[in-house]
Amino acid sequence: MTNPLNDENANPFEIAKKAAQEIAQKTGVESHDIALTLGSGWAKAADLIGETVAEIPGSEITGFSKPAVVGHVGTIRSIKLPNGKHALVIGARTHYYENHGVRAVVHSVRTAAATGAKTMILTNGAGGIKPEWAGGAAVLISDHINLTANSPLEGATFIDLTDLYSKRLRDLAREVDPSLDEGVYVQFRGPHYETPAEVQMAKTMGGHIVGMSTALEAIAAREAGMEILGMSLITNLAAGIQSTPLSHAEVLEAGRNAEARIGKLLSEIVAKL
Ligand code: 8IG
Repeated sequence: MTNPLNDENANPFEIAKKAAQEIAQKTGVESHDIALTLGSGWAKAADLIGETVAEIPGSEITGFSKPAVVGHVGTIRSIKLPNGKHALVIGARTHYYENHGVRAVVHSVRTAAATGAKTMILTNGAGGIKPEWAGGAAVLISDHINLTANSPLEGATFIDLTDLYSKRLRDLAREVDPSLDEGVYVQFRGPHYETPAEVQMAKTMGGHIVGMSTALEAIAAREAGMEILGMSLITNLAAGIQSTPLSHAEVLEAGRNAEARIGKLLSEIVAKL
């Protein structure tokens, strides 16, 4: 099936609206309040935040493509929280490195906004530049540096990115866990990890976390008017910060070891929204 997002003349917001209508129809939930994108290590949170009302393969919704990576989940779930709110959980993230274009990368965020979500929680697995984050720390994203040289915004769309990662939501997360540290997320294109020299560059620029997602999605979420909470699970220290080579197996293992802990953390944060 060809993805309608590939048609340059199509309107990506109309496609997101269609996707949102399909989600409403397939879940029976007319609108959602909160959306979460769960990255590496975070999938468990979906089971902890509430009761799953419906689960749909991403491939059944307009504009979504199949996940490219082992360890990533390709479903969209509607979850009812204990407080009665509805959360849309997106396991079907499209990464920039998949080369489906930036519209595909942010389609889930635009769809979430079209379902009515006012809060966007973006999570990821990432590399840490601060050595004290070794061993699977969960950290709040305070800001980002977008090194993709791309933007999800089209045309002369000027969007303010001050307080992109809401201070209010970071403070709320720290009510759940006062020890949560925060840092600046640097989105690289990937899929290769950085060289140690690139990690030093990111550090010099003011970065603390290196990854391959989230920044482009956050920009689209802001364009859509959502309030954003960003969180990274530090599954590895960045290249050259840790002395051993990086491996996807290490990343998956760190995720497994952390999933119960960060799932509980995220569910407690969501309960406060
Ligand atoms: I998990 O060290 C994970 N994702 N760019 N660098 C980048 N992405 C990552 C890393 C990392 N770890």
